[in-house]
Order: sequence, then C-alpha cells, then structure tokens
Amino acid sequence: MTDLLLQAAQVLRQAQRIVCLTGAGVSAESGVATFRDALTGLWSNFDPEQLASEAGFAANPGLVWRWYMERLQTVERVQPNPGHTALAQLEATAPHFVLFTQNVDDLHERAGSRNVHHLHGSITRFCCTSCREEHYLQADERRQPLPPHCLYCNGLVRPAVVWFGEMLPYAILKEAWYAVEHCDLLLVVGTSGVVYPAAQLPFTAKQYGATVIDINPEPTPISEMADLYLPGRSGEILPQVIEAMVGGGD
Ligand code: BJW
Ligand code: ZN
Repeated sequence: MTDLLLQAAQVLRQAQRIVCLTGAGVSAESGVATFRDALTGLWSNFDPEQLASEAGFAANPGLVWRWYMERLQTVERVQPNPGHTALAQLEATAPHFVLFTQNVDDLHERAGSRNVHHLHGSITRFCCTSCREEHYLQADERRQPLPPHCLYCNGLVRPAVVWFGEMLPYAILKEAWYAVEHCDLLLVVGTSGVVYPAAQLPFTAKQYGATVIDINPEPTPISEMADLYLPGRSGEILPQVIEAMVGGGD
C-alpha cells in the first residue's frame, strides 16, 4: 500500500462531513464510455454541442434520440463496479456523507449509495421539450428512429438531462454549494473538471477550508489544486482506500 493511499485513508477516517463529487470516470470500468477520453469517448465522432444541447436536438432530434437510447441500453445492461461499491461502503461508515454526481446513470444507487444527487439529470427519465410534463417511455418508443410526442401538447419528448446552456436543477445545485462550503473533506472521482458549474465545486470547497482528494488516471485542473491526488482507476483505488480506512487505527 502506497503512502498516498494510506494518507487518503487517514484523512477519510478523521473527516466528519464528507462530500463526494463524481464524473464519468467512476462508471468507465462498468463499461459506460466517458465523454472526453480521446479514443473511446462517446463524442470522439461528434461535436458535443451537437448532441447535448437544445439547439442540437432541435436540428437533429433523431440523431440525439438514438444516441440517448443506445446509452440507456448500455446503462441498463452494465453493473456497478468496485468503485461505486466502495463509495456506498464509505457512506455507510461516515458520520455525514453526501454524493453529487454529474453522471446520468443510476450506478451509484444500484451499488447501495443512498444520499445521491444528480447534477445533470437522469437518462432513465424523460420530459416534454414544450410543457416539461414527465413522459413515461414505452418499450416500442425506444426502438423508434425519432423521439415520441408528448401526450399533452404534442411537443417532442427528450431525456430529462441537463444540456449545455441549461440551468442545473436549482435545489440540487444549492445543496451542493452548501455541502462544499460546510464539509471538511471533498472526494472527487473521475471527472475532467471542465464542465461548469460542477467544476467549480472543488475550488469552493478548498476556499472554505476543506481537504480535497482527487482520483483520476489523468491529471486535471482539479488534481492540480487537490491536497491529495491519487493517480489511477477509481475501481482499483477506492476499494483499497476504504479497506485501509476501515481497517486502520487512529
Ligand atoms: C477515470 C477512469 C477511471 C477515465 N477511474 N477516472 C464557466 C466558464 C466557461 C463555461 C461555462 C461556465 N459556466 C457555464 C459554462 C457553460 C457550460 C460549460 O461548462 N462549458 C464548458 C465545456 C466550457 N456549462 C453549462 O452550460 C451548464 N449550464 C449552466 O452553466 O447554466 C447556466 C448558464 C446558462 C446559459 C448560459 C450560461 C450559463 C450545463 C452543463 C451541462 C453538462 N451536460 C453534460 C451532458 C449531460 C447529459 C448526458 O450525459 O448526455 O454532462 S456534458 C457532459 O460533461 C456530461 C458530464 O456530466 C459532464 C462532465 O463530464 P465528466 O463527467 O467530467 O466526463 P469526462 O469524459 O469529461 O471526463 C472523464 C474523466 O474520467 C477523465 O478525466 C478521465 O481521465 C477519467 N477517467 N477512466 C477514474 N477508471
Ligand atoms: Zn408537452
């Protein structure tokens, strides 16, 4: 066990209020592609603005719909990995723990995490672009080349996720700001730290006095400012850190 892992375990053991911020990297080892990883990333063949924006959806609803249906199928097929499980164990042992994820998958919940908030919405939910009414997706609608129409106003149905240029859910974002301003430890896992406002949260945590730990195989703006940067895959590092945290003394 390296010094870095032991240090992280010790900081986690001593923390009273832990906040965790996750990104696509935490689900990578489950088989969910990340956004910006050059070779395997979901957007290696597409312009992100084209797929994840209201303008992109309006310009090509079929392309965006099929992209989300394919991703939904992947999310439903895959399983949480040891990184998700370790975070659920951490929640079970920590005095106060809250997790904010940028991911639209439900792998944290399926791994047993309870206090989870989705900053960028959920890929398993749908709503109308016009009246915002929730739409319950039918099996045959998933296979169609175009999105279904709203039962109430005939508007186009879209995934209930947050696209570029859209506001994050206000209550969740407010809770995230409060949490990072009042925590003593922020654990950041698997995010490139380039999409705002989520990318600002670690900087605010640090500004308010929290220790910041970052786990990522690649350095990011967050790893550069973090107190502890653990380079590596979260599915390998998190279980070791949590095991050392639970097993270690004071
Ligand atoms: C591993 C690993 C392993 C691999 N283990 N790790 C301030 C400055 C500049 C711009 C802005 C700003 N404030 C707002 C903006 C505009 C914009 C923005 O941030 N643009 C930037 C790109 C510059 N933000 C917005 O528009 C946001 N809304 C907003 O601010 O509203 C107010 C407003 C409105 C109008 C005008 C102005 C302000 C909304 C952002 C919504 C983001 N939505 C998406 C799509 C969600 C739906 C979907 O999933 O399809 O969210 S974009 C995409 O990026 C997705 C992700 O949640 C998000 C973050 O990506 P993430 O998770 O970091 O993934 P990757 O792929 O980037 O990184 C993966 C990482 O994992 C890598 O580092 C790997 O190394 C690592 N990794 N394997 C651990 N095994
Ligand atoms: Zn409608």
